[in-house]
Amino acid sequence: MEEHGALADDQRPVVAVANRLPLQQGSDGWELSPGGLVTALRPVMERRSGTWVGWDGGDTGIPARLPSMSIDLQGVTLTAEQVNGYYHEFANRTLWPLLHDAVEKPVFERCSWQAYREVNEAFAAAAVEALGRHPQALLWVHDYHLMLVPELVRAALPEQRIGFFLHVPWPAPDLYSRLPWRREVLRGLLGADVVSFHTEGYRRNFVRSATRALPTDVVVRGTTVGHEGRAIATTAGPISIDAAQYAETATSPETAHALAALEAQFAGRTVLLGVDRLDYTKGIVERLLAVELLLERRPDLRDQLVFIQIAVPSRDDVQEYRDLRATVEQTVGRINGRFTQPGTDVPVHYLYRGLPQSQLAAHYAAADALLVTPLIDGMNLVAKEYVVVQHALRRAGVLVLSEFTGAAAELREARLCNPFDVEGLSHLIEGVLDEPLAGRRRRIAAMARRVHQHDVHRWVATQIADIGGQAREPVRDR
Ligand code: GDG
Repeated sequence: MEEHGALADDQRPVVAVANRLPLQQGSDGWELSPGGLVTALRPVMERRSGTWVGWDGGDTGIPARLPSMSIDLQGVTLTAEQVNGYYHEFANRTLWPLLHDAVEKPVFERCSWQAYREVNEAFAAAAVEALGRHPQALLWVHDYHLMLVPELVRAALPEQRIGFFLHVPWPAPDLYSRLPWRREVLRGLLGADVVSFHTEGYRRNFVRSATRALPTDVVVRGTTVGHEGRAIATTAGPISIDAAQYAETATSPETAHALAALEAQFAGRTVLLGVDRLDYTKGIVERLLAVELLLERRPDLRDQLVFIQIAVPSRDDVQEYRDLRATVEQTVGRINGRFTQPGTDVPVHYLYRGLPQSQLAAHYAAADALLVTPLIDGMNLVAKEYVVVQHALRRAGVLVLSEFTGAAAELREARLCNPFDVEGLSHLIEGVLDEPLAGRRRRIAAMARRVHQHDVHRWVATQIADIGGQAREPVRDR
């Protein structure tokens, strides 16, 4: 029986803390931004009530609530200097590359670490304030921008239930050890009750990193880490998409309209597709080089194949991203210069922008193959979206998926590839185009079924249940 008016676990409010508030300026004022996390959390937070804490993006006049959404919003205001140090520098130039296996060299600077700490303190203070308005709430902290928040909130509210989810990979301990502040970050995360990752591999790397960096402060029993007299659960909880909503978009009249236009435009050609934020982790250059090699080897394909790359602008305040954009655009230009046949369309269509969801879905539907070739990627939702759309429209596309994505652990029927082997990738792309349709359809169906079963609503429910879970047996420190 509940005591002292305690709420049942499935009624406890949720306070979510993420880098950005889930809203944007639309033509009629503030509106919900289209991010996946908002879509996922919204039903749960509206049912249980709750507050979303996030950076206000430098905007003033943020409403306490959106008329269309019954979740309270609490903005964290930062100075331009703090944003630069914590976001552009520490989050995007130190942590992002470090956590992505240093595929780009991480930058380590004391002043940006200082800003990261300061901003995490501001987020923790805002979270504590929000928790004051929601007794018995669960706190759910998201991603690498906020890894110190759990410990900071724990210091203020020792009994608070706190969960942390990391949306990106956790690297091997040797790599993680490069971070000059490795102990501080680990202690920050170990302030939570549950620390969760996309895959078992990342979870294991985290536990090994903690044992390595804090040998006298942690004790590990299975998947539980004992630290300062508390037991912290570590879990693998692969994120997903709202599969039903995606299938509905796929079958909407807007999508059908956009698809008809694409099919007319590319009639008679095999369509290859890439969809990514323009990020050096996504393997966009490797993918382009593989297409270039293929067209070099197979002149007959030059006017029979089209590769569409949708590159969503990202982090263009950071030099490495501007350099990547230049390389991608130069490579696209070179391929089209080399292989466009007189009087015919170019082989590579490059869109440097995001598209409305129905147009994106139409591209997924039109693509005979989706090339998902990250050098490393926490999960990759684009792969999941593709199989759901293809299946909803009874199509038989091929998912070419890098083995270095979290998604590869789940989408086992994909054609797995190693994007570091550009030549091998070009042969693999060539081969998949000849695969019989029946097998392709079977693979898409199997993957889509799994994504529908393990959709984002199930992910949220599992995460929240774990955060609210009974206190586990304390593990004594060594
Ligand atoms: C991070 C991790 C992890 C893309 N282009 C358009 C568009 N998108 C949407 C996709 C998808 C989302 O953006 C991208 O998600 P990803 O998972 O592929 O990649 P990241 O942005 O790097 O996300 C990643 C994720 O967090 C979740 O934990 O999977 O590993 O890096 O949903 O649909 N949406 C629209 N137009 C576009 O042109 N509307």
